[in-house]
Amino acid sequence: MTKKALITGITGQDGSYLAEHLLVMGYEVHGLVRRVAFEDPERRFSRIRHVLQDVQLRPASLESFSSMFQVLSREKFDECYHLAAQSFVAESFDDGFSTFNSNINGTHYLLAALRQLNPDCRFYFAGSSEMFGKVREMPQKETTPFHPRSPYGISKVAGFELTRNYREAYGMFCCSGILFNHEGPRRGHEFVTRKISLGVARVKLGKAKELRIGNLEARRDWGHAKDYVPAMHLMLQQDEPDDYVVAMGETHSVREFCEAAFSHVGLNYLDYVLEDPQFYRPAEVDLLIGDASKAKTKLGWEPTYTFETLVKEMVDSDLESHSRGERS
Ligand code: G4F
Repeated sequence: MTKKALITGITGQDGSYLAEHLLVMGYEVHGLVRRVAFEDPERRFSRIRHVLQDVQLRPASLESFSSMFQVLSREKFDECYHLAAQSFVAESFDDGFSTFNSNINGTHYLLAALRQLNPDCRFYFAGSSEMFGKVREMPQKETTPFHPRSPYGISKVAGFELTRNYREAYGMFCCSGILFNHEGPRRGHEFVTRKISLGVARVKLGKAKELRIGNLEARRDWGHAKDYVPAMHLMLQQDEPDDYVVAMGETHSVREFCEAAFSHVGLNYLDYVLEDPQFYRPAEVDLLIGDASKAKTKLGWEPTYTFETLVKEMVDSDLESHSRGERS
């Protein structure tokens, strides 16, 4: 029997990779999309352009309970992947209120509507390693206490707790993936890895002379988003709902990312990268490194990319699209 999945955030990096993954597995894939996106399909649907014929898009907003209720009252789903969020940490310092609105209320609206209309639907919540924030142990795992350092991190802790509460209070099959940073050529331009790969492409092609970056010493556990979406799916195929860390178990600084990205095109990052305090955050998450042993043992999950192949793919992709005069 064909399974039906609903993805919120289907137009984003993770949503687009997940849609592809589920389509290959024979799912009927539906996506919740903001109404305004339909007015600018060329730009807003750029990451799912190649699968637009195969997915069904429904207009709804994370800020509106009734819009989600309407979508869920028309159709029943086997699985719901809740990926939509205000996901840029720096922006959450500028407008914590709207971050809370989308990320906390949006999650609550969706869970409440599912509970009422489709309680058997399996639910995935996109948790984040930002929940660990000022880390209490190394590496971070499912039992590590949270200490978020931004409104974004706080909103993800609230979403995680809501998800756990719906599991415990109502017996719903609700899981959270605690995903560490995951990147790729479809990453938004505001995130540091994409900012670097785009910067390298511009410098290499003579379109820029420098790249201004914030804290070069921050360390992250970076994997490839394409590797991480199968873990979301696997979580919802288990006998019991649970929470899982998904990470590479390796940490690299922003400086190391710059070094690897520039050296891939034969340049020395020291000649181009300038540290600019305007990109510093009021409170920083200094170091993240995840322990994905549980996901590996229980889900059989394994990544295929390394730090080096991730960096190369991102830089090559931006070089290619910039050489063609495209901006993606
Ligand atoms: O790429 P970032 O903006 O990602 P961040 O803040 O780690 O969050 C990402 O990963 C989380 C998972 O842990 C997700 F939940 C979240 O939604 C998002 O996808 O910044 C990474 C690091 C930070 O320490 C930041 O201060 O890079 C540092 N950085 C240094 N210069 C910069 C810059 N970040 C950005 N965006 N831009 C800079 O110029």
